[in-house]
Amino acid sequence: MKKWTLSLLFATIAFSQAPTEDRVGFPEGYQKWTVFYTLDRSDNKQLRTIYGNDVSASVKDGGQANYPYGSVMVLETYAALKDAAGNAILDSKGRYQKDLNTTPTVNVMRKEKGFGAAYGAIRNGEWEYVAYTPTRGYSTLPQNSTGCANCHLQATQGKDWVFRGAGHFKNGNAESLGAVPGAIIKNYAFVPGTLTVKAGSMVTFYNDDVVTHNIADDFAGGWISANLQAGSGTQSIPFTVPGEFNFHCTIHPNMKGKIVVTQ
Ligand code: HEC
Ligand SMILES: [Cu+2]
Repeated sequence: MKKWTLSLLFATIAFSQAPTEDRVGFPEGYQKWTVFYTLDRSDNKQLRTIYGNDVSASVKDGGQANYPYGSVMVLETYAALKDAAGNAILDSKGRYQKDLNTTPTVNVMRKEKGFGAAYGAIRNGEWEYVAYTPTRGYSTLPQNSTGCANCHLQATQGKDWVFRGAGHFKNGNAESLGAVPGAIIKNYAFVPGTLTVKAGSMVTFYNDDVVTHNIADDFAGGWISANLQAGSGTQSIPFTVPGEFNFHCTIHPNMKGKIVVTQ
């Protein structure tokens, strides 16, 4: 009995490994940094703005496998401005606008020599993660940042654990992501694996991977999309009725995803 308790305790410790000290620091004046891109997240009605300091902005296409020490990136998440019915009020370009009456979250990742060791098995190179409130409080303490490192593993070492590099390298400015992707395909995976949307939503898949993929209904004899080209292919699918859509890629059958359509 004692042994069982002990091993459970070890498992808990191993899972919650994270830095205990804030070495990231609130990104003073980040609003004046380079905007890499903005992203309308239709799944949670958020407007995400990704900023980089001068060090991270010095990285050019092809150099993303190794950001220099001193690189800091911010993912600011704002709730989108909505009307009384809860629908997003779009700007003249059809994009979300920040609801300035809400409090954004300031998610930060910083790379310095020797950073990240505290994450143990889920270490993302030399990055550490912390999330702040705009008034310099904590949204996610360093010791609670395990989830950040765990999810960013999906961005892979080849991209130095930075998602969507193409957003700033290939397109070069904040407007250019253009489409409003609800789901992305990268590194042989659908991200997020399960996406929940309301009936009546249009989901746009964006292939941010380096190889071609497609989207096929798991239902035998079901619908299959055209091939989505690496780095640029998109596919929009309207979801009109509540239910579940399970899909895979026929080129890589282990690539699986699910869309849950709610009332
Ligand atoms: C569920 C997965 C997930 C979790 C958890 C997560 N992120 Fe991210 N993060 C992403 C994705 C995906 C992007 C790219 C933008 C997008 O698609 O929303 C991103 C982008 C970022 C960026 C911009 C640089 C880049 O990689 O593109 C920063 C900075 C960031 N996240 C910090 C954090 C911090 C800090 C935490 C924890 C408080 C965190 N993230 C937790 C998935 C995650
Ligand atoms: Cu595939």
